[in-house]
Amino acid sequence: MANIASALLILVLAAPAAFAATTYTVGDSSGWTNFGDYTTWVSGKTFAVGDSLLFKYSSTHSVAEVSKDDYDSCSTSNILKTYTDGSSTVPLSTAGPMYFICSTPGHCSGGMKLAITVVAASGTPTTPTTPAPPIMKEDDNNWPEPDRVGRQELEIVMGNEHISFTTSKIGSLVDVHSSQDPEGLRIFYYLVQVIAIYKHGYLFECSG
Ligand SMILES: [Cu+2]
Repeated sequence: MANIASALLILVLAAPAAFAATTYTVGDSSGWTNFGDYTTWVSGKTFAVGDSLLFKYSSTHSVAEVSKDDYDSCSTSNILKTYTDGSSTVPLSTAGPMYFICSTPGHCSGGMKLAITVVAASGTPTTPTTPAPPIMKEDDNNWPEPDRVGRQELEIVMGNEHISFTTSKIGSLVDVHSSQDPEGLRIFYYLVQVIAIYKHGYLFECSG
């Protein structure tokens, strides 16, 4: 008698929570200059943890992160962090106020200063930007039908998506290559191989 082995594997993939991070170009197309009005530029914007500021400026300028007191008085005696490369990305990693001035004499007092308040990330996940795993794009229409040799079935639940594949028992990659959909079946094959390695912890298998 043929040895009929059937395997049912259930895999639950956690949908990755992704947050939309924004990079704000300070001063927009004008950049970081003597002529900017950064109070106006800030108004109406919400800066959240995970966002970044991008300062673009010529070599006559710099970006200095300072305390509120030094921002108010345009003092460069206690600079927290300096950027001078002309195109500086400042990650907003903690909630709270942040203050930036240009350290070139006269520029801060002329208005080249920026104060922002960083708020905690909202925690509301947006549409995931991570593409679905390749297996989610497959279908089993061109796969060998389950037959008397055996049956393999894979169910995947990912968020609201629920798909399942069935095919006949795949003995080896030779069977995969000779099928009508070797590309899709190869993904299935390797995924099942990987799952099989971990199945004792996460999955059940029934044979009969
Ligand atoms: Cu300057």
